Amino acid sequence: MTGCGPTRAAVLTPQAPGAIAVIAVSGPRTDTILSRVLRHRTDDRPPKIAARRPVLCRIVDEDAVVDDAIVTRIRRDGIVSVELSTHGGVRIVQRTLQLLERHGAEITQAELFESAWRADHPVRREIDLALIGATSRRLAGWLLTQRRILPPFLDRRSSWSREEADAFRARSEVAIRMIEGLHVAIIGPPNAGKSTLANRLIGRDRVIASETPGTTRDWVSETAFIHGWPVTLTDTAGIRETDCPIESEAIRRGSVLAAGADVVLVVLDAEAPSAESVDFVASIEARWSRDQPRVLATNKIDLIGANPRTRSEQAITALSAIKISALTGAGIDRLESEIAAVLGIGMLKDDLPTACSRDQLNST
Ligand SMILES: Nc1nc2c(ncn2[C@@H]2O[C@H](COP(=O)(O)OP(=O)(O)OP(=O)(O)O)[C@@H](O)[C@H]2O)c(=O)[nH]1
Ligand SMILES: [Mg+2]
Repeated sequence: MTGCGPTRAAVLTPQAPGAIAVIAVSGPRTDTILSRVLRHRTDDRPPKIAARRPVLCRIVDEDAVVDDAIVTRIRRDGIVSVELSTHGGVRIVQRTLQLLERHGAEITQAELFESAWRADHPVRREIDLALIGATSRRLAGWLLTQRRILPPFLDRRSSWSREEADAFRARSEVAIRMIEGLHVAIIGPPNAGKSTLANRLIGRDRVIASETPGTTRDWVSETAFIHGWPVTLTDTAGIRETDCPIESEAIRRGSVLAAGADVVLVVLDAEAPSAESVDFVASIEARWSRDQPRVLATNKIDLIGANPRTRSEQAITALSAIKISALTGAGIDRLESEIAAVLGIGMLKDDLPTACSRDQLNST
């Protein structure tokens, strides 16, 4: 970076809570300033920031670590800048800006940077908007890559082969639905471990789980992660015949909600009598739309071991459910793979350009 004039820094992502924030630095003193505030994650030296080769760094204020950041040098329309992708916390962004300012950068509005690029690719702007709402690091990292690889790919759309166009369309449909919000609902008999499983997929104790059947009444929705991709997960009341009008209403509401989900996760109890589980699955199959994707899981496998011995266990195995233990985590990876396959999110790869909005898809 050569020339004279100020070195500027700006937050490119909107000033609202999000999974990540992107701070751009541009101007003649960029490298000098960054050599004082960045350290390589592994060898603790100022990093070498080569063009378009992201490097994982620490942002440091003397001996204190401010945050980890993915750092990339980018050239757009002859403007060279270095982008720091940090965690999205307001405090982290503020501390990083103060640090850059202390070392000589002029803090400025994102528009100053963006106005130079806007004419170049409106697609990046749309991706920045999607970044605000990104609720997982996996999605945020993927969007950041799309910011770089999607515009040149769209630019050469006239030379795509039919296969290239079809594959692009298929994975883009999945990505757009994910950004709009995919919905997974958990249903099952009382006490099967639905809430315990929900907590495991959400990553914290969000829902009350207890040995008392009928614990969950009103459904609860929360962001959960399937191999790091965000989905909205709904835990519902255990389905059973009951005289309690409140529980009946909770079951009805949960069922209505689950019927509209992208995937229904049916959780059975491996310890329950086999006839109950088989009847439960049969009643779901009979009453619910056949077109709605379902994934079947047998929970509490830690209580019976991996090999079914009794007739009851064999009957459940015959339903070809995925064996899991929400308590120990056994089988959860396979369960997530199955849900990912049904939702199509296995198609999303970091190195494959993919549309993130209907406008981008319709422009092809
Ligand atoms: N051993 C074992 N116990 C489990 C497992 N999953 C859940 N439990 C226990 O089973 C009981 C019921 O768990 P919940 O998660 O509340 O079950 P639920 O299906 O949400 O129950 P309702 O809301 O009443 O329909 C609790 O005591 C859990 O600790 C598991 O994988 N293994
Ligand atoms: Mg529950």
